[in-house]
Amino acid sequence: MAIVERVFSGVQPTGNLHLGNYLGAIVNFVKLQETHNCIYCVVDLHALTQGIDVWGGPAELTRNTREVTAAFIAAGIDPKKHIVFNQSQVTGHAELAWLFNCVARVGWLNRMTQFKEKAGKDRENASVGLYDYPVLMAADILVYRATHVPVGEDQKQHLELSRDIAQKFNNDFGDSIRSHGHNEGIYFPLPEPLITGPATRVMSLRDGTKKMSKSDASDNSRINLTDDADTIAQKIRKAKTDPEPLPTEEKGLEPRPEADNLVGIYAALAGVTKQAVLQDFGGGQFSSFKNALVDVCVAKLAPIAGEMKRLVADPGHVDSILNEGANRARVIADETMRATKDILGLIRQR
Ligand code: AQP
Repeated sequence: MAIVERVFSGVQPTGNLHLGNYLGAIVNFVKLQETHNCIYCVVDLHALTQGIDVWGGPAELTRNTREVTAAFIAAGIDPKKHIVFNQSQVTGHAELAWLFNCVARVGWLNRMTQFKEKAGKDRENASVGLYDYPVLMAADILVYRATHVPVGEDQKQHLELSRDIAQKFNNDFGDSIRSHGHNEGIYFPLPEPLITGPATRVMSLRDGTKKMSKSDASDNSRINLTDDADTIAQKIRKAKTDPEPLPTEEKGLEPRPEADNLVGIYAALAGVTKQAVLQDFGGGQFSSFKNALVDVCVAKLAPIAGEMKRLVADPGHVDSILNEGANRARVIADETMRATKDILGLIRQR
């Protein structure tokens, strides 16, 4: 039984979807539709792992789930050709996460830097879910036996953990896997991270050494996909820079994180290289470059924001897309759960 090439990725409905999520993940989601069977998920169970102050409570969660779905579709994901749904509608994610909890080792989770960053100093008070987040992520991917996972650079370590879990499962249960018709002794593929594209790590507009992030207290640190043209212009004009003119060569950006970030954003949005941007703007002041950056940002994001607004105004339509996607996702997930239970010797109804 061959493993099908399949893409899976998710975005948390924790509000403030930003340019980093768009360039680091969603742009690649759109591209991969041409070459792969894709499953794109609004990972609402992951959103619950942080405090209610982060995910905002029940009404916000519902609103944000619809907004991420709207962003997927507005950016160009086709929910008819591919699968778009929210995670909590397919119980296989949580069920497989439990089985993987018994495969993953505490030592592996203790090394996860995102948990350390998000739990901060008050680790005792972090939810068990936040600690277990990477195991649920492994289940998200592997319940579809997905082979490729487009993500931003910050998710690299979690993807490595997913591979470790898949590998240990295959090793521990190899004989049973073979006896269930997978002659090579492999049931779960080792999913490949696809950390590609022009902007795998978009940085904060206020600090070029920090990742652009939904949870940054300063709204000026990020460009939200729902920002209007005036807000985008204001945020870019206020973005931190240094007093030097832009360099003419890309290597001149190395010691200048803020300049590097803005040039990278321009290059990614315009679909050109950083060197090409510097050919046009190198030697000049930031002010004229920032004006051009506002133009390219607004040109790219305004149609997406407009379409998102139109879609979220019709929640019934968005929910029907999620329900239909969940029905299709469930068929694949249920098959994986049946096979996984058989491999583990768990008796199930037949
Ligand atoms: N700054 C970024 N640059 C490039 N890619 C990014 N991603 C996130 N931030 C950047 C990618 O977006 C996808 C969805 O992210 P997520 O919703 O799972 O949550 P996240 O990574 O936790 O996003 P944030 O903004 O960083 O949230 P907080 O503030 O809660 O930490 C992923 O593929 C991610 O790599």
